[in-house]
Amino acid sequence: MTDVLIGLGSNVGDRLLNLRTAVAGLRVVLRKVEVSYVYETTPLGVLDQPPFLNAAVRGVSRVGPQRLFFWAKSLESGAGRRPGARLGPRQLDLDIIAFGDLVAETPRVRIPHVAFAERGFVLAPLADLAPDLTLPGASAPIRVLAARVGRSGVERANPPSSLLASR
Ligand code: PH2
Ligand code: MG
Ligand code: MG
Repeated sequence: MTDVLIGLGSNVGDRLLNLRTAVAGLRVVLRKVEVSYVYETTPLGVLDQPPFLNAAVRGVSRVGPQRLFFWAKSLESGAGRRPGARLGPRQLDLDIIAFGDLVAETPRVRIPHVAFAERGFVLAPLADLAPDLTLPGASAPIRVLAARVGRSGVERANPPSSLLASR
């Protein structure tokens, strides 16, 4: 039973539906799910692609990091995502930002997420959920990193309730 933070992103198809479906799917492996606001964000990396919706989920994982990773991958492909350009458009991206105090590095994944501290579209939703948390290896709590990076290209678009199925 480990506290986890997961970043969600979508910029292809019905973006909000993709995120909402992902939250429902994450409930299979997470307890005590909490969701952030939904943000509309300017693409980073590959600029010539549609704007993203980004959000974050906090929960207590019932499974280990590896199973959580593969569950997230299966939700991505369930949303229609196929292998494509790195940083390119995707129906759904689920990134494990943190898995408790775990620090891990494999060829496919690093935990905490490799770039979370530089990305406003990750930090803004994380700051809704865990502003005072300092992730392993980070120089400051999430709220401080979020203030450093700023909110340019990151706009609140929908309330947390928009990510919950029963509306
Ligand atoms: N994800 C990427 C690349 N660029 N830009 C925004 N705004 N939001 C994302 O989630 C995002 C991105 C690769 O995962
Ligand atoms: Mg990503
Ligand atoms: Mg990813």
